[in-house]
Amino acid sequence: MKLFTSVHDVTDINALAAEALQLKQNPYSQQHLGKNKTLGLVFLNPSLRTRMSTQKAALNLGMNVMVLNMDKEGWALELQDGVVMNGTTVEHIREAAAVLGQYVDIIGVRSFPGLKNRDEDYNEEIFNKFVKYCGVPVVSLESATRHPLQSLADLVTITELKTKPRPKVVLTWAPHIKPLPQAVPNSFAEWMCKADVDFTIVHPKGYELSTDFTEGATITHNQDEALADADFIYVKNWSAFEPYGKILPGNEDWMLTNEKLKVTNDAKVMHCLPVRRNLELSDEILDGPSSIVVHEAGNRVWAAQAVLKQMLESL
Ligand code: AN0
Ligand code: CP
Repeated sequence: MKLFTSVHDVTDINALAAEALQLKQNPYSQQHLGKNKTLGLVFLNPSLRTRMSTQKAALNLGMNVMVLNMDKEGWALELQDGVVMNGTTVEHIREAAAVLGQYVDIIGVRSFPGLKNRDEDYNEEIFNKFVKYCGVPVVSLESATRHPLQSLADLVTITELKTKPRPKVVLTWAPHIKPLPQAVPNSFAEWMCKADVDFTIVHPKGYELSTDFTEGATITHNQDEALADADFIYVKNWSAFEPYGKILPGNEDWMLTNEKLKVTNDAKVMHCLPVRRNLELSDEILDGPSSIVVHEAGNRVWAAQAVLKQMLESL
C-alpha cells in the first residue's frame, strides 16, 4: 500500500480489520519491518488520538517517528502556484513537502477543511499537494473530506464486539455549537457501506451528506425509528453540505440519551472523540455501560499499525 486516504485504497477491508486484530494480540511481532525506517507526522490542526496512536503504532513496528506541528512550528505555507510571495506566506508547499520527503520513509498528514469553499475542500487541495510533492507513501491523518484511520478503527471495533454476523449500525447526527467537517461521517459511511452490516444514517433535514459517500445506506430523518433494534450507534455532529459548512437552527433534541437507547438492541455507543459532554452526548451515556468510546479510541493503535505494516511491506 502506497497511499491510505480512503476506503478505495484498500482491496479487502475485512482482511485489513482482521490484520489489525491480529496485531492487537501480538503487537511487537513485526518489529523487523520498521528497523531504520522513519515516519513523519505533519499536523496542520490539533490532535490527541491520531497523534498518539499513530506514533505508538509506528514504535510497535520498530520505526522511528518525527512529528511536525506545521501550523505552530513550521513556516507559513503557500499553496497557490504562480503567485508572488510578498505577503504572509514564507514557504511554498512544493518545497516544504518535497523536503519532508527527504527525511522520512512514510508521511502522515492532517489537514482539516476550511469549510468556506466547498470545491477547494472536496478537491482535497492541501492533502493532494502533499501527496504530489513529497515523493513518499502518504497516510491521511484526517483530510478535508475523510478520516480513514478512524473509520478503520471503527470497523475493527465493530468486528471485535459484534454478537451477530450482520449487525445493525446507525450513524446519528448530534448537536454542536461549532461548524464541524463532514470528514468523519463521510468516511464512516463509505466504510460501513462496504462492511458486512445493515447501515442506516439518520439526521435532521438539511444535513444530507454528499451521495458520493452514502451509496447503499438507508437514510432517514426519524431518529427513534432509525435507532430501533440498532446494535451499534455512531454519534457525530457535522455541518451542512448545502449551504456548505453552516449550522442550521434547532435540532438540540438530537442528543442521544438513555431513554432513546431503550428501543435499540442494547446498542453500543461509539464516537470518534473529542466529544462535548451534554451537548453531543449525555454524561449518562458516556459514563454508563453502553459507551465503548474509549475502547474504540484504543483500537486506533491497531488500525494505524495494520496500515503502516502494509506500507512498510511495499517500500
Ligand atoms: C474534528 C472533526 O469533527 O472532524 C476531529 C474529529 C476527529 N472534531 C472537532 O473539530 C471537534
Ligand atoms: N478521533 C480523532 O481523530 O481524535 P484526534 O482529533 O484527537 O486525533
